[in-house]
Amino acid sequence: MTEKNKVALITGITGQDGSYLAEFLLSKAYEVHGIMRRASVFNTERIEQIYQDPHQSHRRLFLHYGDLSDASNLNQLIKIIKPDEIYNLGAQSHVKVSFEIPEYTANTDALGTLRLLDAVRGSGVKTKIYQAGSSEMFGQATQMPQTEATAFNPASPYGAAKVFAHHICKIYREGYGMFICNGILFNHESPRRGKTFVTRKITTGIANILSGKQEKIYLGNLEAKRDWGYAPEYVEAMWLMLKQDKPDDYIIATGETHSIREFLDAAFRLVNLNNWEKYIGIDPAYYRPVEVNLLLGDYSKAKKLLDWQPKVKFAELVKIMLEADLKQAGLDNQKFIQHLPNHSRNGAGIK
Ligand code: NAP
Ligand code: G4F
Repeated sequence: MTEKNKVALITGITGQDGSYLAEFLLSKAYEVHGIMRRASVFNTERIEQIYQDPHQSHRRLFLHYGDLSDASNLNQLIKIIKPDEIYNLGAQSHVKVSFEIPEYTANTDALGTLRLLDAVRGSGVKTKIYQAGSSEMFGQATQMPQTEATAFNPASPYGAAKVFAHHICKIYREGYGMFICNGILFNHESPRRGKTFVTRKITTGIANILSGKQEKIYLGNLEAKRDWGYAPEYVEAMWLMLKQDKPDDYIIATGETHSIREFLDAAFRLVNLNNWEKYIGIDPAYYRPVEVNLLLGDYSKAKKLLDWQPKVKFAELVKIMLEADLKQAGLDNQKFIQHLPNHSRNGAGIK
């Protein structure tokens, strides 16, 4: 007798992580349901390739209109889909934008999580839940590196909303015995990263400069440091958390931190433009009212309990993203990309 395929529901399936997670779960023979928002233009670009799949995994992928601000929609979907696992990735995820639309951000990221938990609780469906927490919850961090025991000190409406979501998940886990894991993921990037986040803004900007479409990239604070990992590896960690016997909270990070300046240096060097300063303009519009200067994660708990560790580190991540954007711009990678020295695979950058 064959085991029934597991059923997963992903909020935020059209985003960077949602698209990688959908592919990953389909590769594990899950039936995958995703909640997508109605938009006036196509917003399914990141999951289009699933429909090109020769193994026809799209036949196990189902998309539903919905929104984390709509409790009746969430209640209805949980009752119809009866998921074994829910991955709550839907969010207004841009930190700078959260200063401009704080109420919307709180409604989606904080209250949206609460609505989802209540929909599950009210349905009586037994499901495991992954909550997409963020290193931004540490904000102006009180400890270096950050561990699961580090106090939260958020520095943005986004960070504050994610702290609420984290705590409400813990409260429902302890109070109602629900299986809920909080991932505390540090920045993770990929060729599918939104183009307004700094890494992708730089790699698409370089592709545009090389194809003569743009002269300069306008950025904000170049001194901030982030612990940047590779998104496809991070979605696997989400799944591993739900595979454990007991629900818990885990940091997922690389254990390295690099500044925006270092990212610029590495990316421009790869295309042999060593004097990158002349291609960069500083626009104060990209400064945040409060900045998070330094994030650095300690992933030793995930390594020990989930047997998870990052493989792609800084130098390789920059190369993966740049190559993808050059290719998308129709530029020949062989001509532009410099060969990396062997040691760069696991990052020769500043720890
Ligand atoms: P992303 O690319 O911005 O995707 C966000 C997703 O949420 C999109 O599918 C978006 O839909 C959807 N969404 C936005 N508002 C919604 C609403 N009101 N109702 C339902 N869905 C909504 O983000 P990501 O990088 O994949 O991140 C996934 C999750 O992890 C987010 O919760 C983010 O806050 C968190 N996180 C990300 C990182 C990171 O470095 N990437 C690190 C830590 C935590 P549209 O496509 O329609 O906009
Ligand atoms: O790429 P960012 O916008 O990412 P940020 O703010 O760290 O947030 C991302 O990672 C979080 C995990 O810690 C996620 F929870 C969150 O959803 C999101 O995915 O900015 C990184 C740094 C900041 O210090 C910012 O000030 O880059 C700096 N920066 C400098 N110039 C810029 C720019 N950021 C953006 N987006 N655009 C700029 O022009």
